[in-house]
Amino acid sequence: MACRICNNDNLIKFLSLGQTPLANSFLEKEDLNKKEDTYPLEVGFCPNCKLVQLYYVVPPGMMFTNYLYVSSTSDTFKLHFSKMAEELSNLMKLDVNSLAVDIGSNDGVLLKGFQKFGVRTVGVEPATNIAEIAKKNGIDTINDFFNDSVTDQILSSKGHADVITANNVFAHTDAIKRIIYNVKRLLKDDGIFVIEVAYLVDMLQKMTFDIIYHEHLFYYSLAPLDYLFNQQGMQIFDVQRIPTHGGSLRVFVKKLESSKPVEKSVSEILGKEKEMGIHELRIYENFANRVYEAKEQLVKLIKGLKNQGKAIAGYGAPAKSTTLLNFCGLGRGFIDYIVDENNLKQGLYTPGTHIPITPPSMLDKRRPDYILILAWNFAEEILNKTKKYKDDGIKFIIPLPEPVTV
Ligand code: DWN
Repeated sequence: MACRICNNDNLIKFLSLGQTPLANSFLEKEDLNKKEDTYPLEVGFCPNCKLVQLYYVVPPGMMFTNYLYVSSTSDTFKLHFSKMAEELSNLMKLDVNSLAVDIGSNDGVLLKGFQKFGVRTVGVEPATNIAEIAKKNGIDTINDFFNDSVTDQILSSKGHADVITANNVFAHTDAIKRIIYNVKRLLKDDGIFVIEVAYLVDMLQKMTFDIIYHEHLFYYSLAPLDYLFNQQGMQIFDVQRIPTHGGSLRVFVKKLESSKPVEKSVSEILGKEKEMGIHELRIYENFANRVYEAKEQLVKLIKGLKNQGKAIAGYGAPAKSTTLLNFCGLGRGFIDYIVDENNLKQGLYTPGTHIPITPPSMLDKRRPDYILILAWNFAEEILNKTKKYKDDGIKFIIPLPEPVTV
């Protein structure tokens, strides 16, 4: 198979997590006995441009036209995107004459932040159900993927953009080269394109292998992104490591002709990546071994608790829990139910493992002995809001990088 960025045809497979259902394909009760589609979840490394990527690509229309992930469910992300809008507005001195476009804008949580500075905003969101939420939030949202015709539509209706953002989107589509082409068309000459992507180095170091699922085609380090943007006449001029989703990169990109200076953060991170060996296959082979070890430890802990007759519930039904639960074979025999505050998921069942998802009030109705925090990236926020259960003697398990009971 050929690399999706550089077309090098000797991709090297280093990890297979088996046949897995789509991460956000939560089931209605009546669907539980129907055949569930699963797809190979296999990861490869390109020795040429260093991109880590999935082998099998699920058509985006199957994953993103009716979507259950809502950015504003967590206070963490509402604060994160409000601060991001403020930082970018100050960096670019945005005002009422400026235009901010968010690709994959979800419920408009970031654009709402730009509106506080009077900035004109446009969201592009392919999920019809989510785009409706955004429109109700007063966010002008185009319900489509970011493509040639959407770019033409924005250019004719709003003009060129000062800032274009794509947060937790740039790893989700095979069309990244066409997205860059259209970003270049839409951006003002001194405009900036800012993306946030889960950072491969954090995944390797924190063992957060459950962020590997079919929505995430690419697991980026800065090196392949640098290669990709240079290939298309754009240049990374700044980069920050941020804590979202277990550790991400915020990457600032400009047109080659823009006079913005390139910060030393770029060469620093590129240098650190080379030093830690992410350009070499051995680091991925080592990661794959540790993934199997992490699975063994978690399964051993959970099975041990079940053998002691303990009741276990899950907290949060994130997309990543589909990978973790299916890869570890932890279904209803182990996890009795999962609570989640996203009402789009309540009353549904987890993909492949068929665990019922309920409102958090279930914790009072059917008291568990242990709560497995499946939305581990929000462990602090969740532990704060469940203090009364901890005080009541319920124990919490954080599954990765190795299972820890608190
Ligand atoms: O890339 C993606 C990232 C941005 O988000 C998408 N592929 C899909 C999605 O991944 P996810 O579903 O793993 O996102 P979260 O935000 O990690 O999922 C957290 C889940 O936990 C949500 O369903 C909401 C729930 N939750 C909760 O019930 N109470 C979360 C918090 C913080 C809470 O307090």
